[in-house]
Amino acid sequence: MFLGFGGNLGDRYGQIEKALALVHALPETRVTRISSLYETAPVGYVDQGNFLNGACELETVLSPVDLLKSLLAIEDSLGRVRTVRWGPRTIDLDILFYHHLIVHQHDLTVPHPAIAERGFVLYPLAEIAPRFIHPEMGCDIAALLARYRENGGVEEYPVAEIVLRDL
Ligand code: A4P
Ligand code: MG
Repeated sequence: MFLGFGGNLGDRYGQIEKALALVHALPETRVTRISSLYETAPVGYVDQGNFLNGACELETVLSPVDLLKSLLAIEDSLGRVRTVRWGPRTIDLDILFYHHLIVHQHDLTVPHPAIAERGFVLYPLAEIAPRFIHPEMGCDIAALLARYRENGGVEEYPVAEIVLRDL
């Protein structure tokens, strides 16, 4: 499983660190790899500060829906307040892939939509999962990133590494 995460309010690094520690502490769940963190310009609603974004690999026995509920609870516990869609947030935790499962429910879409159009997802994901095949698009993350770059997508740069104790 792979998660995407990011935030653009408050102590961005500290909140990511806390969020990943809380994910790692979920029942029968382990964070197994974490990408570098990328400083990224806001996409969608642009009148907001830069994000710090990354991705991680996860092993869990939680079902997709239970994982989503747990992630929303972690977002809430870190003080996330939902105002505008795509707006500023302390922390956003998204399920990018759950193995190669495809889910289309009203409250959960996996793979996360628009992975292929977002540099802030593709760059970190390509670091930790270049050969992972997108089950709906039928090509791997490295190929999606190459296509994104050929199409003139924004280039993203790593600015920090995250090291969690006990991982
Ligand atoms: N939901 C459905 N599928 C999923 C999934 N795979 N993972 C539902 C997580 N949640 C999923 O999310 C609203 C609802 O999406 C959840 O309650 C869940 O049931 P939200 O986090 O409250 O709302 P949002 O994040 O504002 O909206 P959305 O559509 O999830 O936006 P995105 O795609 O997360 O984009 N620019 C930069 N540079 N970096 C960013 O990280 N993020 C966004 C938000 C916009 N621009 C950005 C960034
Ligand atoms: Mg979200």
